[in-house]
Amino acid sequence: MKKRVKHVYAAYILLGMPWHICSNNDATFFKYQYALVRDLSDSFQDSLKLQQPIDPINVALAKQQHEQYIQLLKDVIPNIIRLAADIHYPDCNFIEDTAVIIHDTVIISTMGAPERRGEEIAVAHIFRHLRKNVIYLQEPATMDGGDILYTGTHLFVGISKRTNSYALQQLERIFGNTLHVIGIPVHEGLHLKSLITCFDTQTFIVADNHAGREIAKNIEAVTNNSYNFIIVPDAVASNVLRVANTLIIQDGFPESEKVLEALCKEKAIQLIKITMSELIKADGALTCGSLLFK
Ligand code: CIR
Repeated sequence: MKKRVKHVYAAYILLGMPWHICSNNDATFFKYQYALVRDLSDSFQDSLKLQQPIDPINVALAKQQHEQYIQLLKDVIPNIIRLAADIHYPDCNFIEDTAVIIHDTVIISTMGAPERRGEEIAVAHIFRHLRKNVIYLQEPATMDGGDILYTGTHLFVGISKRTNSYALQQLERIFGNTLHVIGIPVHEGLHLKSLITCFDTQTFIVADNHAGREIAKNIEAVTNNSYNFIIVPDAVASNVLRVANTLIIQDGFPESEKVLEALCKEKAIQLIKITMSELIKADGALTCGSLLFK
C-alpha cells in the first residue's frame, strides 16, 4: 500500500497525471444549503489541547481567523446559521463535534471530553427547529463529529480518544441498512479527520505520517481499494474542507499546498487558502468549525 500511495503522490507532483476525473455528482454531494457555526468564546484560551502550544493562543487573532472562516463559508453556502458563543464552553466554536448529519437524520453526540458535554444542547435545538430527525447517542457511547468521515457510500467511524466502539455499534444500527458503517482505529492525533478528509467522494487527502498511512491501509483493505489517496507532507494540512466546487485549505503549509494546488488544477476545483494558526493551537482545523447540511 505504502508503495501505491507514494506512487500516486509522485505521479501528481512530477507528471500532474489525473487518475480520476471529478464527476458532477461530487459537486452535488458537497453542495450544502446550510452551515451551522458558533462564535468563538472569550474563554478560548482555556480550550482543550493535546499539548500546550509554544506561543500562547492569541484569542483576538483566533476570533479574526474564525470570522474569516465564517465569511468564506458565506461565499459558498447560501444560509449561515450562527450560534452565540458560550463562555462556559471554551471549545464551542468546534461545532462539528456536536453532531453528525446524514441526509435528514442528525445524531447528537455525547462528546468524548466531559468538559465539552453540553455544547450539543443549543445545536440539537436548531435541528429540532429545522424538523430534522434528531437522534441522541446513548451512553456508554461517546462520539466527536471529527471522527466521522462520510463519503456517501461509507460512513467511517474513527475509534479514537473521543469516539468509542459503542458509538460505532449505534451508528451501525441507525445507518447500517443504507450505508457501510466501518470502524477505523485512530492511534495518533485527536480525531480521524485530523489525519484524513475528503477531496471528493472517491479521493481522500491523507497525512504523511504513520497514523495516516495506517488509516489509508485500513480503508483500502475494508473497501477493496475503492478510494484514491493523496498524501500531504503536513498532517495539519490533511484537514481540508470541500464545498461544492471549492476546496478550502489551510495557509502556511507550502509543501502540502503544492500537492493540493496540482490536484485542484487537474480537477478544475477552486482552491481557497485560509490561515488558522490560532485554532490549530487548540487542535482545530477546517472541518471542525461548521456543520454543513442540505
Ligand atoms: C478539543 O480538544 O475538543 C478541541 N480543542 C478541538 C476540537 C477539534 N475538533 C475537530 O477537529 N472536529
